[in-house]
Amino acid sequence: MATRTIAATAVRHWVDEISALTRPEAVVYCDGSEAEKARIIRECLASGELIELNQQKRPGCYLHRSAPHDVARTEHLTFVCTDTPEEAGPNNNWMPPADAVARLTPLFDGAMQGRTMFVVPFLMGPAGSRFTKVGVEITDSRYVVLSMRAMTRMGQIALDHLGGSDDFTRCLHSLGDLSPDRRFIVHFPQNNAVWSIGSGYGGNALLGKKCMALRLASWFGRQEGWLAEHMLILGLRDPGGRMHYITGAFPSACGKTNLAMLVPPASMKGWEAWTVGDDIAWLRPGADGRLWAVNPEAGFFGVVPGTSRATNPNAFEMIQRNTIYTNVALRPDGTPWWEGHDDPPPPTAEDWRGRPWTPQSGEKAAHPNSRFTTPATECASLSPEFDNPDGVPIDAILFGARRQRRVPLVFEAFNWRHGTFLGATLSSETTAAATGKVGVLRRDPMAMWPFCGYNMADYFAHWLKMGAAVNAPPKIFRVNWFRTNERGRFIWPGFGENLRVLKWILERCEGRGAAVDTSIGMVPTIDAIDREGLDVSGEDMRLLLKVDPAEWVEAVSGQDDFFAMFGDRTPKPLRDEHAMLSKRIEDAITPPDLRDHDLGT
Ligand code: OXD
Ligand code: MN
Repeated sequence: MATRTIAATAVRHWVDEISALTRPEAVVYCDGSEAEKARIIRECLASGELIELNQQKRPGCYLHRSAPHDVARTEHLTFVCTDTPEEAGPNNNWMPPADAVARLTPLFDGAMQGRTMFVVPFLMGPAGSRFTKVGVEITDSRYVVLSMRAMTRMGQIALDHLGGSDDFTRCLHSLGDLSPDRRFIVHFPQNNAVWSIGSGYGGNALLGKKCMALRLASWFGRQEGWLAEHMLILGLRDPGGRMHYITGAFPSACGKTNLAMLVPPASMKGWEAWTVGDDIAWLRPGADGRLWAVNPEAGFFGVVPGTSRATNPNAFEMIQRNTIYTNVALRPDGTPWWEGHDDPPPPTAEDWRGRPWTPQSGEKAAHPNSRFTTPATECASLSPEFDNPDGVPIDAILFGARRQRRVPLVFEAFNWRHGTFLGATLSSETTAAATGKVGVLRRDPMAMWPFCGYNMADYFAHWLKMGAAVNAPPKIFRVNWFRTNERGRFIWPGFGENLRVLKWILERCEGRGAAVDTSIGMVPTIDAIDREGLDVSGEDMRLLLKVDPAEWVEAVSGQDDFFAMFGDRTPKPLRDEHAMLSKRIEDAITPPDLRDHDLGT
């Protein structure tokens, strides 16, 4: 095959080594061509890995049903293998690299017998960019090949970028027997490699994404002076024609894709929103003293339930074509359906497992973590800067999470150090994106807890260092679209209306926008966020922006326990920020003069 002769010697040596171990029936080097895609789809239809959807109504769309116990990332089976446990930190499961090799080698031994082994070269980052890294994924899953094709710049383009170099991430994946008892997702940052066996689920199996572009990339970012973040990148053009870019870190399934594809509300005339990325941002200092970002991915792997014309029109339109759906329901006319679709529940359907379903069955038709995989080029709001090798300059960084109480709609950090503290103390109510309980509060610093490939205390230190490395660091904001009232209802409408909050954020970046200092940061004044045409009363706004120091006492003591996890490694500036916050809260609850009075002094 033509590409075989072009692949770098280092790639071929590694492929030979892995095929000797896994013993596939055939080895196919992927070139990324249309003909190759058509052939692999045909093979998937024949094997049942894909079900063809109605091609008149959903051209280029297919349904994949995963094994029922393989529907989300499995963090307890995910390891970072560094020489010492301290390098991996309490945020990672750790195994000595030699033990990982000893445990996984027997699982890979003969794992591809009777299967085809695909060699998938891919780029994370735009072609020709200083940000970009090359990976090669070996996999025995055609679904993974097709998904990697949508999610990355895949094939010959990556081999051309690599040239004769051996500097690429070695990503080894096999479905194995899909048993959670023999499932491992193992990272070797010191050898630039990932081994994954026993799962076909995106975050476990599309190794360019969470494994390479976050866990390994965070490690490389620390060594090379940049940041790999679990962040969307959004471009906003104001009515005056000026472009602004923000990034935002949100834990999984907190509306990141909705925000990344935001449609300005009709009442905000002249505003435009452009999607650069919905999940991962790589940020580097630019020659101009600002932070610049690229989205290393080339597609979207989004949560389907809840996606509708009302919640995310851009995503909804985008997934009408050239999309692989995983674990959604199938209507009798061959179109997909899910909870939160604009169409009402169909009278009958096949559920995500392929079983007959009716609305009366009392079960979900689509899995709550069912997904779409779609190339970015299908997105109508895709930014013209998407492929720009220089990336885009970042004005503001958002940290957001799902919090029903205590946390205001938005507030601004006093400075980079305080912003790093806000990111480091982020916690969110859990969702279905990872296996485990839904709705419990979990710490998720910078939304990176499951994705930081090294000790998180060192990561915090790296953040502090990066702020100092740029003359004009972005301003940092905390946002929370999910605050509820006493009846448990969301107060803020969210979705497109979030642009109103972003507008205030951009005003703050330009030295405008009204705010008051509170113990936790700078909060907009009641009228600072434009409510024109919005059904949110002044009373609601007060509740949305309320900072009740008494409610923060518990949070602050929890932060102390959290930092204690890292022992001496927690950077002193963050401990200082914590002490300052405690003091401000204490003073707000009982002003020092009152305290003196109480003591009768
Ligand atoms: C994702 C996740 O799939 O964060 O993006 O889980
Ligand atoms: Mn994510």
